[in-house]
Amino acid sequence: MSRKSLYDGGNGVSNETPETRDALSNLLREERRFPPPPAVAESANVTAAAYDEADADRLGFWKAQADRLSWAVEPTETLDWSNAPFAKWFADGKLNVAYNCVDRHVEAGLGDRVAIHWEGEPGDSRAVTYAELQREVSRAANALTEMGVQAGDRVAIYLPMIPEAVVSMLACARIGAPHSVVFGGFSADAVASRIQDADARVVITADGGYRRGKPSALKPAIDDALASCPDVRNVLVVRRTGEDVAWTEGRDVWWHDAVGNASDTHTPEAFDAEHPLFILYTSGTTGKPKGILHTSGGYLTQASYTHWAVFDLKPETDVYWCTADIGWVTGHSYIVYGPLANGATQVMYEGTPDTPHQGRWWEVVQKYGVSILYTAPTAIRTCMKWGDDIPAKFDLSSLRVLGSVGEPINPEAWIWYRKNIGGDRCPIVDTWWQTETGAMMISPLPGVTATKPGSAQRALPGISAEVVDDNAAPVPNGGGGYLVLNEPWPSMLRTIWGDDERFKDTYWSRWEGLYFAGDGAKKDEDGDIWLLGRVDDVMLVSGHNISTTEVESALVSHPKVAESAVVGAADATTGQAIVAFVILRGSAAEEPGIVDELRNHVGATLGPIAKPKKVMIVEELPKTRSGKIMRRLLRDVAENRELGDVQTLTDASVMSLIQAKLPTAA
Ligand code: 6R9
Repeated sequence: MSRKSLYDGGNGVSNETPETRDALSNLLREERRFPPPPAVAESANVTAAAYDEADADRLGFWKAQADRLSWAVEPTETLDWSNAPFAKWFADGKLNVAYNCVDRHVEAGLGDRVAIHWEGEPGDSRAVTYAELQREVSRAANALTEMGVQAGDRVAIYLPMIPEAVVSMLACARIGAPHSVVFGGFSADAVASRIQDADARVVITADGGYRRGKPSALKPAIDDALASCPDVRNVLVVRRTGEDVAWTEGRDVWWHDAVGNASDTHTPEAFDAEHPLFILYTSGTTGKPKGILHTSGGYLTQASYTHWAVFDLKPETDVYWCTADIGWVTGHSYIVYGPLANGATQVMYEGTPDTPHQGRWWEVVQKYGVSILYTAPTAIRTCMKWGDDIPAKFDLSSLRVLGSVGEPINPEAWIWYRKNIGGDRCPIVDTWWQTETGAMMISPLPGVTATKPGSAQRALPGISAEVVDDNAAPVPNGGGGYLVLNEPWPSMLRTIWGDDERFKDTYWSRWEGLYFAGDGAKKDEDGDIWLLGRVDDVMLVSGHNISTTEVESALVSHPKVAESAVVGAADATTGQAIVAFVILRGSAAEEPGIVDELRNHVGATLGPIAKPKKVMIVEELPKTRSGKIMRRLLRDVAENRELGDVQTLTDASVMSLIQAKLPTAA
């Protein structure tokens, strides 16, 4: 097998030598430690013993976790890995995923428990109990069946953050029709290519949803997309905003007619554990989007276990809130499947965090008494930018566990989150995982782990991860390299939809038997894992591999900085030069000398090699809809090139604002 260096592909730099390319420079030192609060530790769902138990018998451990679910036919077999990397988990078991997320709680007498406290952006709200959810999901399942959707048929979902999004996903699961949720903000082209790739015949959408204080239409994008998707028979349309929509007779059907008039009882059928549950497209950095396929029994087992273990969920008393969109895998696993399988009560919010004011999220926490909050570093850094005084106006004392996902969290943002949101008392769980992994893989446990700001720390019980060098050898403590997963796990992707070869090539071909996640990582002296960003983003400066994450974290540790993005731009003398884009905190004005101050701060924190050559002060950074910084576009700016694909950007105007700031791009 080729031992192609990790860094050949991404950045086009060729001045590396075997001596310099192996490990990521390990620059950042973070010594702060936060032991679990005694009250959390004493009553924690999971103790340290879980690691030993799972180490002693990994498959036995997962078999025991599968018992969290109700099986129509109990599985006798845990893992079939004979055709690796194509895994089968619990293959001879049968279950219905929607039954597990809804009906069984009603049967257990919990029908009156609120499943979803939904908060619309304009201030309207709805509480949906498990009994109501059961009726709604049953109606929707009957309506889809009436439209001719059968087990195995794909259904595309393009909805705002309204309860019907959850109902639609569960209705699909109930009838065994894999769903493909597409982010409500994606363009008609992006929707069309996803509908075509999955060959979906039915689409569920809405007239629109509310964003930033006004209706934002959705159906026009579907109408456009369907011009190139002739096989779509029906479009089911939820009325949310009441705005006028174009209507195609015979194809378009109102939700309130089709679902509203359907029977509210439906008998769920049990499907094989390996029956496809959903396809979710990840853009990847290049090439056509990959349809990540997840199946039923193993996925639900791990989503349910991790949601319960990592958030220490007490379903009777906790109010859980995940701020993700359902179009992101985080919304699938930690709004829909994990929390509902666990019978949790959760908050679901439709809109943006600054509508009608920048304290909206904290107002929601106060209103519903949220006790577990799961959000992304990008949101935390945005709140840092807005200022400490905003969350300070609200009563956040109900919170007890905080989570982070989506990007490495900079230590200073972690500390800000702990202090300003968590009242210096809530443990923070920094959860590393991917669309492909289906559920959390590396994370602290709130009642067990002494946390370190910026580190996801340790593979969860039953999960095995390693940091390796170019030759797949584990790096010693203190070293850096590539994060890999070296044992199969229940919620792993089963393939890329329609393309088994691409599945093998993309994830399993670099080293025999190892799943390569695409992220760089380091191990500290205790063996804890620190994520260092996508390896495509790693910079090569005078022969040193430097992680964007570490330089960004050094910048964010300066009191005037809220957020930053760092890229390597081609440079005649050093191969690449570090260029930093920086957003200042609300109170910090752009004053003369700030650029030198920041450059020197990084030099003093990480060492002279990491000192950015250029620092640009900007208002916003280009991000995907799940909040990840798109460094590729900033690299285009820094190298004065035409911008690449901006399809997955939240707000394309951000790029022109940044370019306008750049003297060389004028
Ligand atoms: C869940 C999700 C996956 C990529 C992943 C990594 C980054 C996610 C992270 C993290 C550092 C964390 N990532 N969580 N990096 N620390 N806690 O985000 O899925 O959208 O597929 O992205 O996100 O780079 O490889 P997805």
